[in-house]
Amino acid sequence: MDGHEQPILVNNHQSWHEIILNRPEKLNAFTDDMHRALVKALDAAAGEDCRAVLLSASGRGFCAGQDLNMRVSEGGPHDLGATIEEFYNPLIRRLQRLQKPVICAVNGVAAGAGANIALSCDIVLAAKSARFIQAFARIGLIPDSGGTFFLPRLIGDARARALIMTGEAVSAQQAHDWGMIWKVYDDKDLHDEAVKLAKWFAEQPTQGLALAKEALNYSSSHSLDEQLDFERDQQRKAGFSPDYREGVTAFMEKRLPSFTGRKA
Ligand code: T3D
Repeated sequence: MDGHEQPILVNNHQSWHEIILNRPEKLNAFTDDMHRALVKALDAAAGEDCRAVLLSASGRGFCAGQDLNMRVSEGGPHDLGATIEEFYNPLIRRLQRLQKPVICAVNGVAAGAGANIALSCDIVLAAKSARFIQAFARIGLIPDSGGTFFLPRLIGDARARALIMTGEAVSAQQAHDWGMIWKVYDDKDLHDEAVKLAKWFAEQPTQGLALAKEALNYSSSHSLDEQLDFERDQQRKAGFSPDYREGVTAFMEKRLPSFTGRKA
């Protein structure tokens, strides 16, 4: 931990949590303590009362990936596979498996694992000044945190391959135009817009959204036949949810629905 600062800050609102990467002087590069604090924050957000998560960051950057100071100060060779196994892989799995929308507000540069953590979230918003950099090749590494999985799926193999192999930065606007992220906002508006979206999601049918998220995740490694079967099973579950009942009733009564997000 740096001084007395907490590497992760959490704002627990009634029905949604904001989790803030907080090592601004190092562009929120990850230390082991920061990983542990993030796991704790994400586990707290897994509870049923939390219906949406906003991942944001302090200072001018979003996240510069692994803290490289740690690697230099450690001296000799370090088994990077071990830290991927201990920290980055479980983090990406946690984000993907959270049964609620995870919004990421990329306020500035997102490099290395920082870029791929952002891309693993459900909805990625970025400030105009943000940049995404697959910085790994610059230091002789390969993309981790799902970079070789998410990037080609989001922007196609040609672009993903070139970004990964050149380490070239992509502007927020370019990322948007390529379909890598959802929306771009003026820097001054990003946080307010991200909060607005988190609050909105916190009032939506959380179970239905969780089932849809699961189905989208499932689609990346299954055939159409398997996917159709999976959709059937997910829809069956959605159909038993109180929010589905409420959604249909509200429609018939020509009023706005009041969703609770509760399981059946
Ligand atoms: O090791 C493992 O466990 C394997 C896992 C790997 C996952 C990874 O993420 S590997 C990739 C690691 N990240 C990088 O290689 C990115 C390194 N950073 C940069 O290339 C640049 O900082 C940026 C392009 C992100 C931003 O550039 P710029 O010019 O806007 O800022 P800056 O001046 O370079 O950085 C500001 C400060 O943050 C600076 O500190 P100082 O000099 O003011 O005390 C810089 O050293 C520090 N900083 C930035 N990135 C890191 C970092 N400190 C430690 N680790 C960093 N990754």
